[in-house]
Amino acid sequence: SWSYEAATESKDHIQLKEQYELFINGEFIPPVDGNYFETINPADNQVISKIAEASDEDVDKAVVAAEKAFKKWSEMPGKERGKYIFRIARLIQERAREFSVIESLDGGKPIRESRDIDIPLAANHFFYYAGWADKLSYAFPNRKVKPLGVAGQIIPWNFPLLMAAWKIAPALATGNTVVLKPAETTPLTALKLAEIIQESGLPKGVVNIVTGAGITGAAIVEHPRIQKIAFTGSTAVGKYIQKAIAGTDKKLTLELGGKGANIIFEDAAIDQAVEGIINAIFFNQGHVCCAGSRLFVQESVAKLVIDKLKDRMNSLILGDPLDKNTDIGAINSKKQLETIEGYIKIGLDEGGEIYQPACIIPEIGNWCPPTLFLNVSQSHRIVQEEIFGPVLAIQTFRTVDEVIEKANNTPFGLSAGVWTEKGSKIFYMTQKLRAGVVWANTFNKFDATSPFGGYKESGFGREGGLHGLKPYLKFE
Ligand code: TXE
Repeated sequence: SWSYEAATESKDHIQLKEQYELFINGEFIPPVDGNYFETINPADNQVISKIAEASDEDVDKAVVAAEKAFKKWSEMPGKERGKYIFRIARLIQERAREFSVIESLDGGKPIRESRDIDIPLAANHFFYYAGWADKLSYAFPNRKVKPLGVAGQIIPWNFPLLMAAWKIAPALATGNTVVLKPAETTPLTALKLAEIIQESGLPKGVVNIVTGAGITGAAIVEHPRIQKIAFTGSTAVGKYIQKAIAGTDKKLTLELGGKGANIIFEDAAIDQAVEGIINAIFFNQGHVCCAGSRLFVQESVAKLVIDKLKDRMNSLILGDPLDKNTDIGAINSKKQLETIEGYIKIGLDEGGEIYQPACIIPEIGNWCPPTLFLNVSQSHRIVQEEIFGPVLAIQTFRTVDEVIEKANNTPFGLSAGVWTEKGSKIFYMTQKLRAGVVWANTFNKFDATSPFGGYKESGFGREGGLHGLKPYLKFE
């Protein structure tokens, strides 16, 4: 055992309000019904702020504002639109520290991740799409492209600011206007983004941010004058949305769950692969749709890899998300913790062999130690279903064909990882794996220039890159 010195990021100068209103038509306004809910810090279960709950009427107001703003925004030269998007990117960079601390307070993720990954990637997304705003005719030569109108965007709680950026930036670059709803457990950075948007001088009504739970989300989905829905979240809600908009001419993109296969061949650089396994499943407490939650290790190196993996798990630091040393932060909500604990119980009941390092769990807050399961097979529920927590299911394999068959044998198809020193094997695997993204000798790498999205029950449509513009355009 060893000890470390805590280095906690300061909360000084972080401005959080006791109560947040809805951001509609460029102003912060109270909800019509006067209802508010609480957003809670999952590391200590203390209330951070009260958040406005948008009713159907509030959502309608936001849609009216977005509709009104559409003509001016869509007719503005792309170069001018790009300048606004660029300004939003710059303001995120200027406030990066504040955004990082708020993201970690509201959602429980380690400050190291918010600071080095979530916030810089969010700024980059706006920078990247700012560049496309005046180049749509180059992007789609010989095609006349037009924006759709008002986009309704619903996002989850695992990457709150980053998902807002993934949704808003391409919509603005293509000349659409937006009504966005953040998740109910992590609304704060989207509301901070609303403040920045106000400061940037973006014309009123181009971006509206309405907070609330599933009912508010459903009001967006069902609003007759929204032309496009972009949703990231659970497969169950994704299916509801498909049914709810059936028969309308709304366009839809869905980014849903996953059960990523992380495949370690015997010729891989083993130490690098072990780091990759840790990153694939324990990044953001496993609250990652593309997490490598199924590990496949080639039999000849299985013992070596699993021994090294257990050792590495022993050195992971669980605790205060604001401590810069923390590897595993808080589980986002009590509900999600119950889901994860439920799956750990299922794993044990199905005969899995569990390993958890002996880490100290804080007395208050929502915590789950890094967990792995051995002795599992394809039919086990913890191998088939998305857990969305720091829980890894390990299987071994002998041949390339066997692992391809096992890796593809799930209802999902979002991500996969391949670890091998052989380039030809990488190319072969990327052809055979049914996953929207296949990483080679790395995992959980994201970039604004790269399209991201799923096959099968992981959804459809792509976000990021040139592909990410298409769902917001009509082609004439
Ligand atoms: O998701 P929900 P939950 C998976 C993950 C997790 C499970 C449940 O497996 O354990 O889903 O999480 C809004 N109409 N993922 O319950 O409910 C909701 O307010 C419209 C994977 O938190 O799907 C929030 O803004 N909107 C995933 C958003 O949908 C509705 C990320 C996501 O919440 C709605 C999150 C409705 N009827 C969870 N009901 C990923 N792909 O990254 C809820 N919402």
